[in-house]
Amino acid sequence: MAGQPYTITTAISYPNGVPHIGHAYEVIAADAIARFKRIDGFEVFFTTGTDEHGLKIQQTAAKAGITPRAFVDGMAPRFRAMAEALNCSFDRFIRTTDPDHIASSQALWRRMEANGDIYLSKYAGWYSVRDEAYYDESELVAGPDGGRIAEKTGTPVEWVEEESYFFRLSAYGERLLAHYAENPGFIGPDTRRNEVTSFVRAGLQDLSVSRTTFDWGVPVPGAPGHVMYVWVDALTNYITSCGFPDEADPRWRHWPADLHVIGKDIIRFHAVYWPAFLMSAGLALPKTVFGHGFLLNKGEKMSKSVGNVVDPMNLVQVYGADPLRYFVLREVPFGQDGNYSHEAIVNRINADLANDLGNLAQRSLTMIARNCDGRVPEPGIPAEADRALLAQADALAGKARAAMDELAIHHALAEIWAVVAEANRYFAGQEPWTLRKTDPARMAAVLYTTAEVLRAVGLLVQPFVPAAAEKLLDLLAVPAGARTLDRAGPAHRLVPGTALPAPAPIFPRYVEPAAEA
Ligand code: ME8
Repeated sequence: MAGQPYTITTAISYPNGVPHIGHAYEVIAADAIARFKRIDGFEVFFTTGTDEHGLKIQQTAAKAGITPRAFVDGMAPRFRAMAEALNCSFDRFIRTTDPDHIASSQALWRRMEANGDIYLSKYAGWYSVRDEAYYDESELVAGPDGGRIAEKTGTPVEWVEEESYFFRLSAYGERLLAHYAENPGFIGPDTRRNEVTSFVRAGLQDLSVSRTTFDWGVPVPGAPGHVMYVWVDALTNYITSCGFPDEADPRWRHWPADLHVIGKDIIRFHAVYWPAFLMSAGLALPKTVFGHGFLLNKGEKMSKSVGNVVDPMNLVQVYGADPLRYFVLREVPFGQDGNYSHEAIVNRINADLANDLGNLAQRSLTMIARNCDGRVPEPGIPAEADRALLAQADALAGKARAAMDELAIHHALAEIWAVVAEANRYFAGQEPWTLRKTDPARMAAVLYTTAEVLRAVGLLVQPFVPAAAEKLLDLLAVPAGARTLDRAGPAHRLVPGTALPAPAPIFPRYVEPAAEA
């Protein structure tokens, strides 16, 4: 039976440069949530993709001496390949140049127009090509070369005047504020909700939603010469994937999205413009928009000029997808900024993955292979220490679910690793290697308990380190159909006597290439 639908999206990336670690971080986080929901019984629909229109892309393509189409056709597969290399389980990779997306954007436009929210006027204002955004006078400061720059992003702005269609955003302020008040979970984390609420309270201006100065965009229906402002087309990607405008499409049950995972810099577009467009079109609003923090290289924002733009494909090659996923999810409190460095990544990999979990699995499973005929041992009558540890393992699914419901991914991982630490203390304290000679039945009980805790941990880590979790659950002979969260706990314990495959390491240590030689 299909579970309750759960729809989750990442932002769609601008493919005007190659993917960077910020893109990797976002898709990893969204994937962890998607996978968690899947093993928790939801029918998940998870989308990611590329945002391919707009002046910036057109200019970058021109510089490269190719058409925008050829340019994005070359770049989009690199974003897809990155998500795949990170083992992200997206259901659709949407490109805004996909034919169904053009149709969907035009249909949304028509609905907003039919509702009286689109009108033709003239736009004059300070525009930043880099940000694809207009700025108010109050948002500008003097730039280094005498021109003006946007204070927030430091990008140059130019005075632009053009005929433009406008969206009546000013009419939606009260409705948006009412929505935020009635749905406290609509914007997260709290800092972002406060920021958006004060922005809307200050009063909204109508939004210029078409451009005539370039042509690389979705044509405005019935208005030759106008293409849509890239954000109108970009935000629409979320409903295109759900089959819009065909509300009879089976995918339409995936709308509204439960969660848009985006970076903090684009919260305004998702929590102000997007819900206003949807209200205008008479469509349901997403349930939550969550603005995660930025990943910084040793505290510095990545930029090509600083030379610290890290290629995520390279990171996957050096550390592996699971360790990289684990690092960013564990190290960075979800919703806050975080740092990464080679040292920090290696510390995490070697301490948490190789030592704490990897060694425990390797040592206990090797003992089972050698001393218990390679079969799940007999638990006997559990001692107090066994019961105490199992109780902690049994409580894990509930604790992790509670953390994930709050999008506290780092807390979910902390809970899991607290049980791993407890299991290590237990294993060391029980000394099954000594019991082997003095009390084989007790040794069997200790190994059983350890294996059962590893089963709980294996189930729980699937969303975060999917390939390693699969290996661990294989080593415990947990059948493919028994890897959902409802299987954690006493009702589905390992069955004594079950034959186990030969043990194999799940998390190799990271060894510096120089030290290896
Ligand atoms: O904003 N750390 O695309 P984009 C973490 N096309 N996240 C980061 C980051 C960093 N250092 N740098 C960027 C766009 N991001 C639009 C989105 S959605 C309808 C349109 C995040 O390629 C950023 O916040 O600039 C955004 O969520 C995503 O990466 C794509 O950024």
